[in-house]
Amino acid sequence: PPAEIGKFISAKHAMQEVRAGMKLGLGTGSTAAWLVKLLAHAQNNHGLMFQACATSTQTTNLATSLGIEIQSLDALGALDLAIDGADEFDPNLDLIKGGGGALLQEKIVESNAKRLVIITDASKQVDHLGAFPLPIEVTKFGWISTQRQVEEALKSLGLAVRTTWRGGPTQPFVTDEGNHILDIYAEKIIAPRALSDAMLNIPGVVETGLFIDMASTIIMGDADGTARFRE
Ligand code: DER
Repeated sequence: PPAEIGKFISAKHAMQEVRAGMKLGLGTGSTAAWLVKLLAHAQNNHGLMFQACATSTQTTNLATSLGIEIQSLDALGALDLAIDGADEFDPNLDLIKGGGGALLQEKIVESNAKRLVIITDASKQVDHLGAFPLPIEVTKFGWISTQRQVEEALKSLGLAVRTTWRGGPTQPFVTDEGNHILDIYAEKIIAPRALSDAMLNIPGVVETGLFIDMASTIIMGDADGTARFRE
């Protein structure tokens, strides 16, 4: 399908930024999976040397299965480049991420990278973030109370909107860090920074899927093989 080809094409263009000897952060999701496969090919068939850490066990498992050695972020220290997908991006290059449930580890890894390249297809481009539900990571302890506080905080921002537990309230999804994901159906987010800050003020909220001022470049791959870049 065209979107899948677009994802592959964006990953292929992102490979241009990878230099021998780099310390890389590998993202999570179906677009990032294409990058992992291309990296493995470059390593295994063309001798490309690099060091890599991952943003999820899912990516660690894929990379390891393809012969890429995954080290911890702490073993690598500051990263030269992180490459990851996104669920949405707006004209300010602000992102919604977390569709794959790895937003906390993604944000930790990517905040340690000199450059963050986001690989997408055109379907991720929006004027305003929010059509995709905003994931936030919530500790298990007091999670229901935290959901109530989240909804009260949203109301005070004029967002009397629905929130749902990823995986449902009876068997909620558990992240690599042992937390839960609460999806916020904000529809349209006018002030991403204010919303993210309001969420982070709630003790049980660990992190949000709003990646503000983090992306260096966004690559949109097209099924015709071309790519567009937003700096
Ligand atoms: O969960 C995540 O943050 C993923 O990177 C997501 O934002 C993009 O996933 P996709 O490449 O499968 O669309």
